[in-house]
Amino acid sequence: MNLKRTTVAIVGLGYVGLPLAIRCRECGYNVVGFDLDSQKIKSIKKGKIPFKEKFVEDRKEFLGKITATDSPQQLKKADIVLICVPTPVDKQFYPDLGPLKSAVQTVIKNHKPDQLIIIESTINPGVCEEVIRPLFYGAGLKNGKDYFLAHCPERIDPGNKDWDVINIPRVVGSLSRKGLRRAISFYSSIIDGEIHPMRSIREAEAVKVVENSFRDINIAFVNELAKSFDQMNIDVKDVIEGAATKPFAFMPHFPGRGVGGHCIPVDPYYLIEQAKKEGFDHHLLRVAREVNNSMPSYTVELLQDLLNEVKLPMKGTPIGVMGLSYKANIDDLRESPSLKIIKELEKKKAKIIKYDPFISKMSNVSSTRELLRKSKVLILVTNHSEFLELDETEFKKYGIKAIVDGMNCLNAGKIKRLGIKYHGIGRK
Ligand code: SAJ
Repeated sequence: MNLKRTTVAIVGLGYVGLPLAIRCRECGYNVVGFDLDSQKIKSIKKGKIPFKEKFVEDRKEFLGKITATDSPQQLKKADIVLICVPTPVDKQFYPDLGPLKSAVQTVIKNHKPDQLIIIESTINPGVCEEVIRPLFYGAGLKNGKDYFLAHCPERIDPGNKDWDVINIPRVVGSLSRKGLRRAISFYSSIIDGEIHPMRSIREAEAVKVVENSFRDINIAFVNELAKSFDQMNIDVKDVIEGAATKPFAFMPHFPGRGVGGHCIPVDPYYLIEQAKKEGFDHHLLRVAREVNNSMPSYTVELLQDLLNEVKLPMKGTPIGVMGLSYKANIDDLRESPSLKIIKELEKKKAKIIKYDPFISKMSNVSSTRELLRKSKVLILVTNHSEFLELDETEFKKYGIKAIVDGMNCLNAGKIKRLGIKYHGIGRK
């Protein structure tokens, strides 16, 4: 394939699509980056990255070399189209394929014959055959003749310094052998990691929801352990670190204030709902989701216990919420446990002081020290490096009475020796 004469269009320039667009451009493809969000397009055109993303920051020079656009007609130029739009779940936790279906409709309306269409969005088994192919068919387009459909589930891990779009191995499935061949040759031209062909597109769809359900179940396991060990006065972090010395057949996960992000708390519902349609109940997946969804409230209960110990009422006491994003050192609020924790604190009429060094627009103070100064009690929600670099004596200096360590990342012993009440998740 002559990359210089091949145009790749990326539909959806988020955490998945933008690094992919930059990588394709870096490898020599002509790249059209399409997004509905004209603000995002404007900032990319000005060479400004619309969100924190190290991979793109390191390759800023390519931002000006992609055709960033919100006009769908540009898709007509593409030989390869990658669809990287969100596939959220709705309030009933049912998969919402709305954004994906409208992206596919846009691609269909601006179709060029012989296009390779690759879905990177997370979808449950059956969506390509039962939802996407019928959309093309309805427009008179036949797979394997007018277009070639493939699925390569995204695996971006925001903030991960070791694994990025270049070296993360990928799995690929297609509805046709030619589609599979073309998809493998495309990904081999931009990725150093292994490109693993799947037996069919259904298996490719199942891989992503399985790998993330695996993670959700393992987090639920240690979250439930944390609750039980809180009763038994066992330090769960110490136990997990001990178990992790076993060099095989154990994979450490750690309890916390809840599971956020756009993948882990969402993907299991794809499997749950699809299997339900086929008459199977994923009991274990459902219970794991219930356990993880209960952690924000559990964290607030721990705070209530500490307030009782220091004889402070929840109502009116300034509570410092340290961190808002769903994981350390990124600016992503999606499904963040902080949102549920803050909602519960508001219901209990607490005075909420909130600070996230990566999300200033949601913060109501402008620094960690200002948060410490204005708070009486703290909940650490996100283990940002900035918080971990604090010397515990600062908590004493600012008169902090109690700390709930929602990520078990602070020095419990030192804090308690300073006379500050401490409770982690599964560790006291
Ligand atoms: N979490 C825990 N305990 C753990 C691990 C995570 O409570 O032991 C929480 C985190 O605080 C966060 C949520 O779960 O709120 C998700 O954490 P994550 O590390 O899984 O972060 P994500 O959502 O960015 O997950 C991505 C996923 N990548 C994709 O789905 C493409 C996931 O598959 C990866 O395993 C994960 O990155 C990673 O870190 O490898």
